[in-house]
Amino acid sequence: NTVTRRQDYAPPAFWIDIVHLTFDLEPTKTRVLNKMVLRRNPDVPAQPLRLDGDELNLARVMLAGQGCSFRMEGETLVLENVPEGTEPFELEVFTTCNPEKNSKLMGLFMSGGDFFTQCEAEGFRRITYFLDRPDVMATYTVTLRADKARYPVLLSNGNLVDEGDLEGGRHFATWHDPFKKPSYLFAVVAGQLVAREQRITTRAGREHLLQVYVRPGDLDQTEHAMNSLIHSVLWDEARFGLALDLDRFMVVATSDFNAGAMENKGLNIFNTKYVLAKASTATDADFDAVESVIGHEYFHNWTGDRVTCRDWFQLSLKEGLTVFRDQEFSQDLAGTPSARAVKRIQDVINLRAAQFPEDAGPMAHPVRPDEYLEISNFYTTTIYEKGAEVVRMYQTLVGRDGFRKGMDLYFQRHDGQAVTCDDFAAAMADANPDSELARLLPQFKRWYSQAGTPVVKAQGQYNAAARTYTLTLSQSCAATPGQPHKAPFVIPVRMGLVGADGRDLPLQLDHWQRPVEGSHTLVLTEPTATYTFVGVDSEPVPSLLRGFSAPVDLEWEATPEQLLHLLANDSDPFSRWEAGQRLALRTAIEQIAASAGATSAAPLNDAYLAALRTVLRHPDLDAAFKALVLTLPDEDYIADQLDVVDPQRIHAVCDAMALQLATALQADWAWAFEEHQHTGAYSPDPVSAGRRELAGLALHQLCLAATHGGELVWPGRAYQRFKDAGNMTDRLNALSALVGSGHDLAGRALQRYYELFRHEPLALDKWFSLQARAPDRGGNVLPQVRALLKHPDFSLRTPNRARSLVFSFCHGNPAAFHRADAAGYAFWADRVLELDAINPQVAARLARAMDSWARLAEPYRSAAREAIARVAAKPSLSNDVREVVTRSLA
Ligand code: B3K
Ligand code: ZN
Repeated sequence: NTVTRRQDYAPPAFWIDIVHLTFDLEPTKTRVLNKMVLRRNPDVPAQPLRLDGDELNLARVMLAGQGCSFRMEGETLVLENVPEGTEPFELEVFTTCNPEKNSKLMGLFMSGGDFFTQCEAEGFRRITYFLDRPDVMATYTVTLRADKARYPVLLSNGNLVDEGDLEGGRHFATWHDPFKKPSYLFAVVAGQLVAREQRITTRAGREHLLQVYVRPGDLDQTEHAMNSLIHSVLWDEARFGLALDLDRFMVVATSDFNAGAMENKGLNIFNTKYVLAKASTATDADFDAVESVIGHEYFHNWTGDRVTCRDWFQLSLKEGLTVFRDQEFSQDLAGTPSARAVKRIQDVINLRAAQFPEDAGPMAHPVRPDEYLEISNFYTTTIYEKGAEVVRMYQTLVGRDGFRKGMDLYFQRHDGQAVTCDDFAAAMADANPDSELARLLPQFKRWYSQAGTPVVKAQGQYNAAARTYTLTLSQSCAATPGQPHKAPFVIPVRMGLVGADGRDLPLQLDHWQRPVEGSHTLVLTEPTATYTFVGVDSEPVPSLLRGFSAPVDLEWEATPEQLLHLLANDSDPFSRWEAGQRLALRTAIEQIAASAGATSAAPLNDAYLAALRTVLRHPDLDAAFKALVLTLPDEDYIADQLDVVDPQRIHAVCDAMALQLATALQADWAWAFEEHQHTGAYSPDPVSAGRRELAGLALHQLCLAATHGGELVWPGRAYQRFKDAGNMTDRLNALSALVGSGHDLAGRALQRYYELFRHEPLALDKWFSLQARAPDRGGNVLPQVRALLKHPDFSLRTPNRARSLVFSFCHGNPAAFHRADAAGYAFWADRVLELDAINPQVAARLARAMDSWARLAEPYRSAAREAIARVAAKPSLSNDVREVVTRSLA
């Protein structure tokens, strides 16, 4: 119950070299025999052996084959009389645990009658007493014993070395993992599972067996996961020279899982959501998510497993790097420059939707945090997605080849070790000694130590007489909890100058010999810097932060004409998209600020609408990119730009903008729908997925227009498409078009959907989620969500189901959640408390729905505070939830 601080890190007093585990698997009482070989760490002053434990029943402790004295300090097992000197000694610990009662889903738990484990970060101590910290790396041999009929499949990390039958209908399997690993990468699976198998030979010429295990009946949904795994293996070898190091690599799916997946060595355990995919139940986005999470976990095999973290403050060392790798993987698989750009834009949208608010709220923390109460709370979008942006900046600064050199050096130095973010930074710099990165490394590393989203202010000045364009960039960063003042960051700003003809001008800074074509990366290190471009014949429009080259907020007072010029011409797809978003955002903010309560029916101006029409009808742009440009910024993103947030006011303005976009472009939307509605036999490739996306968006607009005086045929057509759809993407898009428009057919379609998919858990999650995210009409969503809590298919104990209903409402439907009568907040508080008694990790995630309460306008602000205080006042709160609400009220 105490805070852990980074500066208090000390190496372990003991090492554990060898672990032999024997499990007798029983749902209510599993017996675990743990035989360890330990030795004192000679570098640390002598002290007692203290082993971590959590909710274990201790039956016996034997030291070197003899009974020995021990005592408990809370959950910690303390042995005073272990041998002196540094000779290895044997310790045997015999414990039992109750997997069936394990609703926290940490340690050994049951799902659908099968056994699974989750050990990261501190779950192994719920299986046996151990030095449960990532810098203690051991070799594991694991024997599993269980009833053969009930648990025919017995899996653990590494290679199967023995198996056979036992008395009484039981059997056993013994696994040996040749690689040393920290306890958080340990895994066990036992149950009735079947596998899709594939043998592959890699470039290096080595043969491997790939397996994807699922419950019987789900095998037809594993082809995409297997293909994604094969692509991952080949990609990591081709791009980073990192080969699969095991004969057998297994992926197993479970429908009860706190996270998305887990990179246990050789035995990845996945949430079914990121394994199972078939056209009839998974959308294009689901297919993409499977590909990227399969990639992510596989890439951890090197960035995480072979080289792991010294302590949990270094979490981004593996997570930021591995997210970067999975993003690059998805881009490389997407293929075309346009598809790559679409993926990049989606990643930026996600970063801004989740990480920017985190960095601006009570849970703001650096990429390498300084302290935590509960480490599970720090599996955040800052550690993951901002961490990935930091890694991306290395690549931007040293180039792709330089980055590869840095990776090579990192593995050369640290393979088999538990290391720090500093070690990674040093490898990158040392491999590129002449780079700007090497010169700026100490300052660059502020990205690890300072929280908050930097703001970069840009101002441009054209001087016709001198034919120069002067760009001034200034940076600042707001205070975050515990960090009142920030030192300047190293900010790579990729940019270009767009000429009147829409083409990039050659760029020549005043001290350069000759110009470069296209884009250039300015590296801002000072609070303010001025750059003078020479030989500029006519006034250009600057295109700044191309490709989103740094995780910053760009403040630029562009004129509407400048933004329209970029939207029409920018050669960088990210900046082009961004220009359109800025135009919409500006309109929204003006409207919100305008006379309170009076929302214009036509907030969007003609020039913007005409520009959108041009993009929509453009002959050369891809459908997926068009869909991004034609999607207005969402309510949360707009809220993040404001100092005082009135969610209902934002909602009213967004509604008006959405309706205007739907009606003003009705003919264009109809054209777009007709043009893109057929995609042939289903394939989740980026081109056909883009077409479905745009057709879906068009149908959404047409149904919205129809319920507001537009053409009446569309809801009927949407219903027809919903019924006839050959894939889930088209079906769900049609359904959400109906739900979004509030048309009467929505109810019928929802009913039909339920009947079709009531036995498909992942598809049913979408049904709950869609209703929780439905547009609020007179406060109808909350009562509907309350009714769904009582639905026979609803359970708070299954994280996916809890997320689909409760999180969708609290995190994903601002207008329905922020009610003037505070009923949304009361609902939130009740669910947080209810969930906390079941699964604290999931409860703490839900608790974060209130992160931005302090910026709310009244009456929301006071009501929100009261709801948080009510949660905080509960005496038996978990560390997880307590940390979130305490920070929130601080
Ligand atoms: N490393 C795991 C995260 C486990 C979450 C623990 N609370 C998944 C991943 O990032 O790949
Ligand atoms: Zn990860």
